[in-house]
Amino acid sequence: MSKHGRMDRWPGIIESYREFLPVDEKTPVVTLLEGGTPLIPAPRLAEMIGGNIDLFLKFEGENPTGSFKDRGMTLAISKAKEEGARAVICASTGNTSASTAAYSTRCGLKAYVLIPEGKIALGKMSQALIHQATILQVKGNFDEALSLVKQVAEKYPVTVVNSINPYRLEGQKTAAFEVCDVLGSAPDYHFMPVGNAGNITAHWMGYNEYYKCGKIASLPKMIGLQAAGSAPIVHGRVIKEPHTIATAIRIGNPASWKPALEAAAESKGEINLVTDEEITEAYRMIAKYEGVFCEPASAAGVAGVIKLNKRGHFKKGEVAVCTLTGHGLKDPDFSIGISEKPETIPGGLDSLIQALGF
Ligand code: AN7
Repeated sequence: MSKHGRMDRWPGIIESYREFLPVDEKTPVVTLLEGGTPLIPAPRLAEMIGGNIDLFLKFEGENPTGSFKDRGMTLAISKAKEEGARAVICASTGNTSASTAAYSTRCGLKAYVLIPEGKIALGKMSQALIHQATILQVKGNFDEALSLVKQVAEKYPVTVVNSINPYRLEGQKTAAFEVCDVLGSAPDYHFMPVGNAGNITAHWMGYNEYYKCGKIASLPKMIGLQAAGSAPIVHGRVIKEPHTIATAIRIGNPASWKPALEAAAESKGEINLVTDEEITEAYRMIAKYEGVFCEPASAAGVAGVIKLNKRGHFKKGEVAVCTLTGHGLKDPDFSIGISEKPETIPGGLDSLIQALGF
């Protein structure tokens, strides 16, 4: 309890995990109190999947801008500010642009975001707009936009805040710390979607740091899931025209390709793929059985659990954590598009009673 008699508030990831992060007293901490997200038990979902596993959902949709990107952004923006940057730039499938826009406007940095034209979800666009980022729609995909961003930053005074910025991964590794802090140990498996492959790389860093300093006695198997139409790591080649309904992970040439493969190999996990149909099915099940609403890409991890369970992969009682990377409200067009339209009633009590079937 604080001196005001209220519960102490969560101070954001930099203050919570300062000793594990590259910050000192000179770093101006730019925070929206990100992190501290819930690890939600999902027993009904586990039962419906037919698995004997102990399943948990790490719901990153509860971050300030609705995705895990805020963990990396608080650090990337704080360090940009410390180093005297005036402007930041990113390419984005949507969530990075929302987070960049929010954190940079909070500390008076100019933000430029490049997005693939027509391919980002409505909620993400609304966030970048309201936070006054300069948005440029590129006629091309995310990979082309990221390539442009890198070229501009080589010549002009602007800091890249995509996950090629090492501070992004440093911040994102704190999600692995939180999982261990809550469970009291590492899980047996950690499932998550893979796009640019930064998050799985960051989690593996986090687990290893906790292991090395003795906070956990084992390491999880890291299982990354790409969408079938955007699965360069699984196929071992760049996908020139990636496609998937999970627009967040519509990426054909991931920046952290190699470290993601290493994370999977070192942990005895894997990078696998799931189809759009499998992602959609998992997305519906998470919402229906657990009351948790994530965005389509976020359901890829659970789709991976379903796929591996069908192969008989799990032993009874094993603990699996799935990161749900972003909030369902990011992409309302998708949830409405796959749902039945509500019935309209003429009004009046009789029509209501009839519609309710009483
Ligand atoms: C909801 O916002 O790349 O494998 O530009 O928004 O670390 O790239 C988003 C990625 C998973 C994949 N789930 O994470 C961007 C962007 C959601 C995401 C990923 C993203 P990485």
